[in-house]
Amino acid sequence: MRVQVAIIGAGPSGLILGQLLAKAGIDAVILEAHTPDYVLGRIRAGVLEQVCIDLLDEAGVGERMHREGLPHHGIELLIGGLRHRIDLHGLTGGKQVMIYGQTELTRDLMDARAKAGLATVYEAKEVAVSGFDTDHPRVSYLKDGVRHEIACDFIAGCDGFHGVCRASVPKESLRTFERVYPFGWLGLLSDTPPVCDELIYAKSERGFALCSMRSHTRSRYYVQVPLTEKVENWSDDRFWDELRARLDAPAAAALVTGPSLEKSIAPLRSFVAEPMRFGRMFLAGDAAHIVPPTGAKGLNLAASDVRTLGHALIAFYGGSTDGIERYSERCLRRIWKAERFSWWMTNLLHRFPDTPPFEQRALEAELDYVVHSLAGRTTLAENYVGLPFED
Ligand code: RFL
Ligand code: PHB
Repeated sequence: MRVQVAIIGAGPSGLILGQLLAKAGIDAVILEAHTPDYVLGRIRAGVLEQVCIDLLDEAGVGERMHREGLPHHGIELLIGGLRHRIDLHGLTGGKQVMIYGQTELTRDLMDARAKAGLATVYEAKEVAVSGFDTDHPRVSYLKDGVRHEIACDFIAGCDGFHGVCRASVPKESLRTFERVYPFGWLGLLSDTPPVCDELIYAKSERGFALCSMRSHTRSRYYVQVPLTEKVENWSDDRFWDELRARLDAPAAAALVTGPSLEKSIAPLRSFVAEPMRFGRMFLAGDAAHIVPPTGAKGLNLAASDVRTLGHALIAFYGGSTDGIERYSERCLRRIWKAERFSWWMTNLLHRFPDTPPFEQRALEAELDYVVHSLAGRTTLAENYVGLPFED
């Protein structure tokens, strides 16, 4: 088989890129290790920035998102029992975010791909990438016990943090930066109305909590837990009690509980791999970088990477190599700003086991400054809604 672009991974990065390339008449195949149901079953992001919304429109898959997504103009910070609203819309000159689950977005992309008859190989095992340091990269994979070979012009590594593409790069060509946090988020999804019509980010003596949602009838809640916690130790009742204990009295009283549809623990990590291009192979999304979810940036960064990559590949086939040559540098500039913001939000809002008393007070003062100063609130708001592209 021969294609122009072989995309590894059918998460949001791979599927959005596939859609952008198909619209431009560029021939691509997607290889995905798991089944469609497995990919759809992973409950992850919920907050889309305008950049991501615009990209889904550009890719021709925004229709249901505009119909069913919930535009949000603000978020609430709950600190030491007091609520502070961050007016995202007012502080950023009219910008907003959209609540639309990664599951729904992925479903829209899968449906569009199937409808257009574009090639996706699910359950592609033992994917191997080679020759990306030459003009003739190759990808091979096993499907139903048979090995297949693909010749291509480019490989797009959209295969997430544990994928094969970054792992195939010689160690000496890669520099990585990492911070692992000493806690995770225990998340619960339930068919109950959200406790508040905006997201609540809560810092309490018992640790961080987040009240989020997927719709007017489906809620997503998180509580900070030590890394040693096991999800089996958390009955639904224990989760609801812990969440309630981290909220203020009005939210605790308004919280509607119900059986969990999903419950899982995600560790928190900051990670960046540099560069993001190795000859004719590119890394995009979680394959190249991870942020802790506090800033709601992971999926949005994945979308901005594939926007840059899609445009670079389209320009290449139009005769210009500038886009692919500058891909890594352009993406990393934006990524590091989102990494900084996610790390900062995480430090400010979580309880760390061993923070020395001086740093503890300094962090409390910083939060107090952020919520009471126009400059502080504006900084938070402009980063939360997403920084503009600078290219
Ligand atoms: P994905 O989604 O991990 O998809 C990669 C795909 O590649 C496949 N794969 C392979 N396929 C073939 N061969 C191999 N060898 C392969 N190895 C892997 C995998 O099966 C998978 O299908 O990466 P992608 O596409 O880059 O998308 C990234 C996003 O999924 C991620 O950044 C976000 O979910 C992060 N995130 C959030 N991002 C936001 O922008 N806003 C949020 O509100 C937000 N909340 C979250 C989050 C992530 C969370 N968790 C669980 C990590 C909340 C949580 C709890
Ligand atoms: C979510 O709804 O899953 C969500 C929302 C905001 C975040 C992280 C996760 O910062």
